[in-house]
Amino acid sequence: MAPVMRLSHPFTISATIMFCLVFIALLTLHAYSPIVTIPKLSSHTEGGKIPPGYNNNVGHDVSDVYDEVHVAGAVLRANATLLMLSRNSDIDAAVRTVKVLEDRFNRNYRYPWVFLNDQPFTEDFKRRVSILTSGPVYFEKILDEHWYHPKWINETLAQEGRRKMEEDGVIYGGSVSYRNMCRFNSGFFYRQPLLQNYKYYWRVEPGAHFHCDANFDPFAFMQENNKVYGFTITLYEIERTIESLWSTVSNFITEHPEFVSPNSAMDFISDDEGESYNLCHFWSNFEIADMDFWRGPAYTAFFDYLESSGGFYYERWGDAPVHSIAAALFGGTDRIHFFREIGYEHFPATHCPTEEELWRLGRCTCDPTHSFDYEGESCLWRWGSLIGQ
Ligand SMILES: Nc1nc2c(ncn2[C@@H]2O[C@H](COP(=O)(O)OP(=O)(O)O)[C@@H](O)[C@H]2O)c(=O)[nH]1
Ligand SMILES: [Mg+2]
Repeated sequence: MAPVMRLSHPFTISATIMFCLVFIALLTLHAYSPIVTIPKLSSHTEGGKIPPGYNNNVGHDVSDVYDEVHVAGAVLRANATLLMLSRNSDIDAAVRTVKVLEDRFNRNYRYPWVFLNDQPFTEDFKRRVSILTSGPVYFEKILDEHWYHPKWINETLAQEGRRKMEEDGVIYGGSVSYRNMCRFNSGFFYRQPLLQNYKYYWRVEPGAHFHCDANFDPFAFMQENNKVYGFTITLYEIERTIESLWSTVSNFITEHPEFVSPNSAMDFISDDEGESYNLCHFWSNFEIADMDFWRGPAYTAFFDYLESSGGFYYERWGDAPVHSIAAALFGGTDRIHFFREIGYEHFPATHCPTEEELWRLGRCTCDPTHSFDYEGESCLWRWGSLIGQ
């Protein structure tokens, strides 16, 4: 039968009317939702079955009504995604982390997950992750030009830097892939095609552990309070990895004072009003942040400036100090948030809520008397004095 003929069948007509009603209802729902786009949900697991396919470098359109029906029941309040950069070999750690974050938070919200990798994800990786996620899940291979060093990097100089750092026993000192990863996390993850749909992300690393129930939506918190950066752990950077970072930052802000917030958190990262860097940074293996901040004019100019100095390869600049300095200077104190109620562990540090009430309500598995917050390596006391706590 020709497709046009089917429309005259009474059953098909009522199905079409139903379809239109659902469509109109969904459009109305969208009008009250802060979400601009809801990504395709074709990888969502239904009825306990393994999904027929995964989204692989696809999935931007919002026109698929069938998919949106599945999102309708979820409580998506912010335009946000969970984000994991992972190697295929990280799979065992990745699934454990995904499972715990789903159980502790996301099964009540069904935010999407985006997985990024410099290599194509294996079918095994996609299959093992996809049975655990409560919302849509997407896998994407990173563009090569976003991962590998730019052509103009002087390899002789870079190699010499790596050799010396290794000789000095600096962790990851001799690693090129670690440098690729740090540069990618500093300036490229938010430019990946799949992430263009989203404003907020929660960075999650394979192997990280979440100790408490999140009885709230941190993305909605970020949105409602106009925050750009959220953290759980703050500590000191290894100076040897960032020897010329601060002088580069200083030159940038001298050239671009217009980007520095009047409410800057300079006193958190410097003990002498910007003369030198005190090495404090937010530990970026946990981040809940606003990608529009990274995409904005201040950070774009800042990253380009840092990139042009070659420090990601000649030294070993981490994305943690780079993000932290930018959030502190261009975002400012009011726009940074300490998520004290999120119990978080990334070896070797654990942030555990120390307030009895938070710890109890979160049903936390960590020991509140052993939180990293008050250890000698923590910078949290500086943050506390800055915000008057
Ligand atoms: N795809 C990919 N991910 C990487 C690579 N190197 C590190 N990562 C990821 O980058 C993040 C940080 O790496 P990790 O080894 O945990 O560094 P550490 O936390 O600083 O010790 C993790 O999410 C890793 O899975 C790489 O070469 N390829
Ligand atoms: Mg890690």
